[in-house]
Amino acid sequence: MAKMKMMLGSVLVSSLVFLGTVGICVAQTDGQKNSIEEKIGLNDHVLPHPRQLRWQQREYTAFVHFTVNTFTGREWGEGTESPSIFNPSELDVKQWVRVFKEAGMKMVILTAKHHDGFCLWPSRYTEHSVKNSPWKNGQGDLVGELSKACREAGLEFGIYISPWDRHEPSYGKSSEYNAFYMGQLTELLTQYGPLGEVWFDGAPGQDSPLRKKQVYDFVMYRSLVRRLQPDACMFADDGPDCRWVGNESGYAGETCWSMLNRSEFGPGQADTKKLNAGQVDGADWVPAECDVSIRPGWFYHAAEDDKVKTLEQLLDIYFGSVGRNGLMLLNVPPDQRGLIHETDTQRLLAFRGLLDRIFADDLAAGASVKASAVRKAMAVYQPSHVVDGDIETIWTTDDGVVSADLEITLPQEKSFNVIMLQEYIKQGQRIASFEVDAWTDGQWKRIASGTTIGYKRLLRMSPVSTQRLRLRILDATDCPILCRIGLFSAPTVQGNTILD
Ligand code: FUL
Repeated sequence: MAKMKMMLGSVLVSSLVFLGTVGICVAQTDGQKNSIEEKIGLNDHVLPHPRQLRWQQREYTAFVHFTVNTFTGREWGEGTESPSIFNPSELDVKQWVRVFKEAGMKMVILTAKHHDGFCLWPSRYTEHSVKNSPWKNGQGDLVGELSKACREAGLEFGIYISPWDRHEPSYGKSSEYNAFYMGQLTELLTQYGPLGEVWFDGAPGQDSPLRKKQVYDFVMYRSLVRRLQPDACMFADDGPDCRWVGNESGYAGETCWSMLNRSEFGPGQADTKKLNAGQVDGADWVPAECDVSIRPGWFYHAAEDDKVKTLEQLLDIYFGSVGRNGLMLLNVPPDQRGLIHETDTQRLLAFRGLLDRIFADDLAAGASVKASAVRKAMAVYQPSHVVDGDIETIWTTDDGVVSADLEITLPQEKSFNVIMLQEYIKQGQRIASFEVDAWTDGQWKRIASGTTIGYKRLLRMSPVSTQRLRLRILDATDCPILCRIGLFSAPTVQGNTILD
């Protein structure tokens, strides 16, 4: 491998036309135009697919649980509910989308079919759907309405289609049911435009008697999704595009690698600890998706109107998901009217305001940056790139240099309590250990430390006032590649109150 790297290095040096900044350095080796940074360690690392990069950059997605359960008060329907109970009186998907968009969510994933088997679109494969409900006299198609509203608002749209179907009589007769499921999946993949995500639930677990010995043909389901919706990310416990984070409370591990050995996992077969942390030596790129509900349940229950998560809780989840290299998938269930409840709406908008306030002003902007090591001879790897606000410009070291310091001097002393770090994940995830020091009272004092960084790492601490700080990268799987260091000041939040 070392030999291969050296060869790659000399090819690059002899054949690159350097035009000044990252992105306009072109390789002339094989007729392909690749920027220099696309070549760093290309052969050594597990890398994300472009669809996974797009997924990660969304950061914050809405989950919508809505079905007969909304009207029965249950969390898992039995499949025996009458379609006649599905009768939202004021359903308005445009209201949902307005709220989600204003809240800063980038995609909406709808439970087209939950475990009860009731379909929110008029599937030709079953009578258990909106077509036999009083809603719009059986003429409605909620998947159609919501996908259209999302498209019109510039949001992406995704679907959840539970493999576990408690209504369908063929469930438990493996191949018969798989054919039925493929039929429904095909409808969803072909009738509603481009999908950003397809969500495969793992319930009930592999060993649960509720599975009725049904063997799911995930290989077949997944190849259908790839063929019909190549840009959609597929979620399941084991990915393939994004993985379950191992809990339903919205938190990735303090250590969170985007790599996983997928062969050790399967849908409904979860080693939750490993899913939470990922695997440094994982052979597959499968970043963590952190699902959580804004209420205790996934479905709306009036009795939980006073249990909507507080601003403080939502912010903590944000730091524990987006801030730990994950994606925050926040469920906001519509009520029996078919509207996002006033309390949830107000909370989501206040949360947006809070995030905007925290991240509006990057106190590291305009700082000067020195590094203990910089990749040879290339202006494109300058340390200052980490504070230029552009995540497409990078700093890195030579191959094999796995520890280095970056020292940041701010134009003047600033006070902050949040540090943002971002690796350039187009080249994989590399950093395994780091510390941050601030220069206070004439000496370096450690203010934060961690293991992984990944796409984004957010660290909170008590307020620090300083003009100089230092990131010490202590260990990485290869040369670290950073694209951003940011410093922010967050107010104290208690419950729903912003204190300062
Ligand atoms: C679980 C399901 O059983 C819950 O009802 C919910 O849909 C959650 C997101 O996934 O596996």
